[in-house]
Amino acid sequence: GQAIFSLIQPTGTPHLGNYLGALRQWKSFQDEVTKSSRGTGKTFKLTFGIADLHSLTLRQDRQTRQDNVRKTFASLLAVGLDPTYSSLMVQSHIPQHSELMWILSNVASTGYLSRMTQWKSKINVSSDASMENLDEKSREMLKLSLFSYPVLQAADILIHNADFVPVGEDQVQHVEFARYLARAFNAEYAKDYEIPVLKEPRALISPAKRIMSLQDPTKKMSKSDQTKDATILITDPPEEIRRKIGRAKTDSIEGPLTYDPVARPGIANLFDILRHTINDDSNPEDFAKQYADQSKGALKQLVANVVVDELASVRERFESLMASSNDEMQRALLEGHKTANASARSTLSRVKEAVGMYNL
Ligand code: AQP
Repeated sequence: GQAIFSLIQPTGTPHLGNYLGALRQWKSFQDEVTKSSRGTGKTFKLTFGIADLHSLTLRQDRQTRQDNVRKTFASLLAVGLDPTYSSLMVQSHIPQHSELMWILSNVASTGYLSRMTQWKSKINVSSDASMENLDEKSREMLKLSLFSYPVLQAADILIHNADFVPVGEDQVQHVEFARYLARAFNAEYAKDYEIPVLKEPRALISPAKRIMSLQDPTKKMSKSDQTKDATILITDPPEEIRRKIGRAKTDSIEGPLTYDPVARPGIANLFDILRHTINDDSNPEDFAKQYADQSKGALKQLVANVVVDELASVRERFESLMASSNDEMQRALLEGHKTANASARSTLSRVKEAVGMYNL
């Protein structure tokens, strides 16, 4: 079967964007696999986990960091990922990820990296900024790890021979970069190989590709966003979800509700959340037409209802995991680690052989 791989950063409790854009999609691949064990669905090799090395690019104190890893792992189990079908892993537990990153650094061009957008948004410079025109302060803020973030991400993906990487829109650029590194590596070190050493992965963009902040609907919803009420956590209690959606920024346009992400980003985001939560794949404009005559307040209530329903069981399971001893999480982690570790070791040894690192 084909390999599907994706990670999430333990930078906080996952939010509705992570859930609709990533976690729920991961679970739906697992559903295919469980169906296939009963003779219907498709079979995939699934690996999901926690990018704790990547999350070092966000400054956090030790206790917060530790809590966040535990919360994120609990979230994976809470959305229904099951170690019987999905290998669940922690990036730093498999040192081959970092080793491959170093090797890939030898084909990763800094020109390409400097054109990528994530580091720019994290240090708050405009998306057309380049390394040359950064001021002194920005250069100081731009740590090497943030700049080379996509190289480690490529190593994650390539070391597990992923065919598909389910991600939100913000990460598509990084999967493209991983394709480029695989190609560059194969061309540089494995021209004479019949089968390429590194497989070129593809991004699978979730239908809910970009859920926006409730307070600034021109920005994506983000774990590290400190703005109050901007983010719905997958563990928020119902009254908290209702309050945040009730306070979501919309606009002062009167008359029928319309789907217009440019002129009415807040309303469009509410429609998107509604449509994706109920898994309606109709065209967004048509979808919104059914609700044209509703008031903004009524739309918010509707959105709150479906989100509360969707997250109820996730939250329940999360709380029970967090309240109980670590045994279940440890077991899940151990099981996934074994499989993921074996696949990482085998790729890295082929890589080292291709580079010429084995023989004296
Ligand atoms: N707003 C979003 N809408 C849809 N998908 C999203 N994802 C993130 N935000 C949205 C997807 O969630 C997965 C895990 O993301 P991540 O933790 O690896 O990093 P991120 O994309 O940087 O997410 P955050 O929440 O914004 O975290 P911080 O604040 O720590 O940077 C990815 O597949 C991502 O596409």
